[in-house]
Amino acid sequence: MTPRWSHAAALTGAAILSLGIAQAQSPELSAPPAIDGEVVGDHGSHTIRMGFGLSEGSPQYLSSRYFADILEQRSEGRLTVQIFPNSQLGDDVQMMEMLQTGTLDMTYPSSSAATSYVSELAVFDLPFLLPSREAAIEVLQSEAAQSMLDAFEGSGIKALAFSENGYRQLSNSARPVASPEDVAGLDVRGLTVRTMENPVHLAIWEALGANPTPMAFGELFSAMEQGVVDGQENPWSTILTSNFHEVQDYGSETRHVYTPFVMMMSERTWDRLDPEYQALVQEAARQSAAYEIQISAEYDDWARDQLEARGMQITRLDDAQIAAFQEAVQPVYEEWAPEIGEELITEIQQIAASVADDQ
Ligand code: TK8
Repeated sequence: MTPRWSHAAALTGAAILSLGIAQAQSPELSAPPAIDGEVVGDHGSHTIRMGFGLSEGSPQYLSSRYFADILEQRSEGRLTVQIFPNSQLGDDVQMMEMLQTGTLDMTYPSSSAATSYVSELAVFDLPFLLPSREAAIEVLQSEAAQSMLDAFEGSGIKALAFSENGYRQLSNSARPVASPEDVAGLDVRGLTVRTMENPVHLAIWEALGANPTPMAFGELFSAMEQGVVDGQENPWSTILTSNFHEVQDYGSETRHVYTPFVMMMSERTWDRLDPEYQALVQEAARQSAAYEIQISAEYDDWARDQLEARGMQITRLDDAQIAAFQEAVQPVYEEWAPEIGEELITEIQQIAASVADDQ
């Protein structure tokens, strides 16, 4: 039996210890829901190896622990999940390839890394598409999103559930950024910004006048430390739990893209599981994804405030300042909307708008 899940234990990792000072280690995170549902039959034992990019303090890790606990409890210990965080088995792209060849059982990439499998996923890379977390969650729960998961069929990857990576924010080591001009630099050079290996993200940072440099997430910390890139963009929780504030003095609350995570399993592993185990894996994936979304939301503003408390200078942007960024990235829509599909974009925008109307 796994010991009772504890985020306090998970968070005593490198993130905190490397600072050598006592700080609040996590926000008041909701505990995972009690594990209920029947114990499934005995269909043999399996160890499921799961790798991803973020660290032990992240909502992704904490919710994956919950996933592991559900499987373990409801199979009476026959299904166990070994988690390999911190890109130790590879980056998002490599781990998806490992799923295809069957050398890894599960991974949990950003949707942006998976657009070569399901091109519709690129809709999530469009800047300023999802105005609120509520709208984003509604989209993740929509039929349109489910068909993107289904579209992995035949790729060697079984996509199980969407969860939240979150709203991306810019950080850098050169200067405070409150406008696209600050990114591009007027008298100074444009910021070198690491992007995910995704063409829409490349286009966003080109439109803003940066020098975008696509790079695997696992190489990012040392690239920033060595000054290979000035900055990067990720949710506050990632910036905090990956210790980026140690090498990034400035943060800007740009919220320019909302990135989902996709929990996925190798089709080879999936096919080896008894249908009753498959149903359990699918259900546990949905439950842990819902929990991830919940604690990711709880983490977000708290992480920003923690970063500030640890010395990062954070620039909050008002509506007019956000509008300036929005305007600067319009060319991205012109270039990419036909590629991604106008109809899909409109469908997603309508789902998002229906939430805005409710409020
Ligand atoms: C973690 C990545 C990451 C993503 C990125 O494996 O690459 O910047 O946002 O968090 O999926």
